[in-house]
Amino acid sequence: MEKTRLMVVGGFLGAGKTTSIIAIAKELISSGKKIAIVTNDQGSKLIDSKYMAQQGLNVLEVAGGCFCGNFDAFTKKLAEVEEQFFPDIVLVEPVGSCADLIATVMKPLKKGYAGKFALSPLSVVVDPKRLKRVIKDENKLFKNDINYLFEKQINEADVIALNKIDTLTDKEIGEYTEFLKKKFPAALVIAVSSFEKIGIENWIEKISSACEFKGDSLDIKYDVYTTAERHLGWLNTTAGIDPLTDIDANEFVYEFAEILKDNLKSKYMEIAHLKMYLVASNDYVKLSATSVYDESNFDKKMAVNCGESSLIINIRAQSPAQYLKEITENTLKILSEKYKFNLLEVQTEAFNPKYTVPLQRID
Ligand SMILES: Nc1nc2c(ncn2[C@@H]2O[C@H](COP(=O)(O)OP(=O)(O)OP(=O)(O)O)[C@@H](O)[C@H]2O)c(=O)[nH]1
Ligand SMILES: [Mg+2]
Repeated sequence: MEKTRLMVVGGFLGAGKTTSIIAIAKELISSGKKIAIVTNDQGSKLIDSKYMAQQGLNVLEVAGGCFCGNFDAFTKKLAEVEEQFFPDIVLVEPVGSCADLIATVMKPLKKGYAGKFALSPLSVVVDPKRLKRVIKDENKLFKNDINYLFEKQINEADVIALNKIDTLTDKEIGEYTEFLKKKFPAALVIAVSSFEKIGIENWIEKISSACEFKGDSLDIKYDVYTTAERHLGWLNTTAGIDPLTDIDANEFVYEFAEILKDNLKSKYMEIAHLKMYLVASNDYVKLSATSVYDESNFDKKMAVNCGESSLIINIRAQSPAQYLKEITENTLKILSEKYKFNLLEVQTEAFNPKYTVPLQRID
């Protein structure tokens, strides 16, 4: 029997993993492959899984902790995926604050499941703006341990996908590519735009080949890595929205994000990724912000004003989780008065992740 191919697409929060996986999945589906996706997060109520499912993709999630600390839940989910979807290829999105994937996920998979899965080279998606702020320039907005984590993630890549090249000039693409090649000489560097679907076929070619991941476990200081994870606050909020008259959902989520960004900026706290997803009866809007200093970005706008709908907010930022909860709930209240809607069943989980102990680590 042919082995199922696993393609792991990692990278920092907001780098474009989900957008890339969707682009890769759609391209593979158009060439006749059966695809499934496994997502992962520290919390539950995840926008990514819902967004991927909304696009007709087969997706299951491992919630409540990263793959390395929940390795058994991950392999169980892979078995479920096989049973439900019979995929040729499973695309895997690890948590964007995770590093050391070769030693704690890829090698344990190879050791225990070599007969079942073919492991593609490990891709790491890089956002050029983040790269500039974290490594290239000195205007560092995150604490040093988060910058360390960011660099370690790229360090273990077989394939570095410099993403969002639609936002760069040709000269800049050349400069970033050269910088990455020099800094991470063991990796293959490719330039893509997952949003505009540029370079996706080339990427697939590089990770579909018979070759496997290169297999060098990362040299990483776990105390620094886990401190970085703890410095990132995590918030997932869900709320039902019941407006008096239909509201402009695009304007509402944009204003929401602006208020959150302003609050964080005033405390010198940087966003890793803020996502907002509002679903009405027959349409939805999705918005992202990846820095308090940058414009929010609509992945999709809603075509008309909406009535009753449900909102999900996912924030990952360098902030105490309690502060994220406070500003999110205050903003919900302020905007419910401005846009005249009742709030139904507001639920929030907010935490700074605890020390994760990998179940297995293979050098
Ligand atoms: N301009 C541009 N934006 C992109 C591209 N790829 C992703 N984005 C945007 O970047 C933001 C983050 O993308 P995601 O795919 O959600 O990032 P992620 O890595 O999955 O984020 P987490 O799941 O939070 O770790 C979204 O607003 C995307 O639309 C791209 O190629 N070009
Ligand atoms: Mg994602």
